[in-house]
Amino acid sequence: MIKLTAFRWVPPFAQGLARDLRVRWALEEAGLPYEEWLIGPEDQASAGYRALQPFGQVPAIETGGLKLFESGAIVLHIAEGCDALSPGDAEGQARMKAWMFAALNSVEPAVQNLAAIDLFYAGEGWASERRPAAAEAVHKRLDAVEQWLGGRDYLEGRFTAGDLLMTTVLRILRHTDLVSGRPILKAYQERCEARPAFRKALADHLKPFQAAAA
Ligand SMILES: N[C@@H](CCC(=O)N[C@@H](CS)C(=O)NCC(=O)O)C(=O)O
Repeated sequence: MIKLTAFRWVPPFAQGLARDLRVRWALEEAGLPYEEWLIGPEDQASAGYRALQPFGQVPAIETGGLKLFESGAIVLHIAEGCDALSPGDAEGQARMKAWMFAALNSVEPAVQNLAAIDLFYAGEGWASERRPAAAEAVHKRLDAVEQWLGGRDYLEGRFTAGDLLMTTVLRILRHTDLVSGRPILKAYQERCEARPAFRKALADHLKPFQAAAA
C-alpha cells in the first residue's frame, strides 16, 4: 500500500492548499488506494523523516522500496501509465510534462511570492511597497495561461497531470480575485475541481484538520 505524508494540522490559510492535496488528487484519479502518515514538527526534524523527504516537508510517498519526494515528481510517477492523467502517445506525454513543469516552474514561483507577501508579511512596510510588482508578475503569468486556454477546456485538449498541477497552483490565489476575476481561468479551475477525484482528495485532505478542530 502506498504511504503518503501530510500534516496533522496546518493553519486555516493553508488548509486546502498544502501540497499533499496534489498527490491525493493524482492517486484518486489513478484509483490507487493509499494510507496517510500524518506528521508534525517533531517528525519534520527527525532523521527518519529526512531520509524520506530531505527538506522535512510534505508530501512524500513510500511505495514498495521506493521513497519519493517533491509533489511534481510524485504526481508524474503516478501519472505515468495512468490513462486518466496521461495521454497514451509519446508526444502527448511530453506535452503533459511541459505543462507540469510550467505550472511548477513558470507560474507557481510568482504565485507563491505574492501569497507569501499577503499571508506572511501583510503588516510589513516593505510588503506594501513590493506587492504591486509581485501582483504584476502574477498577472503576466495568468495572462499567458488564459491566452493559451482560449476556448480550450484543458491545457492540451483533455485533462492531464498538467491541469492537475496548474489547478493546485491557481488555488493558491484564492485569497485574491486574480483568478476568480478572470472568467476563462475561473471556469477552467472550476471544471478541474468538479472532478470526483478532486472532491474526494480535498475531503480527505481536510479531514485531519476538521478532527483537530472538533
Ligand atoms: N517543492 C516542494 C514544496 C513542498 C512544500 O512547500 N511543502 C510545504 C507544505 S505545502 C511544507 O512542508 N512546509 C513546511 C516546511 O517547509 O517546513 C513540493 O512541491 O513538494
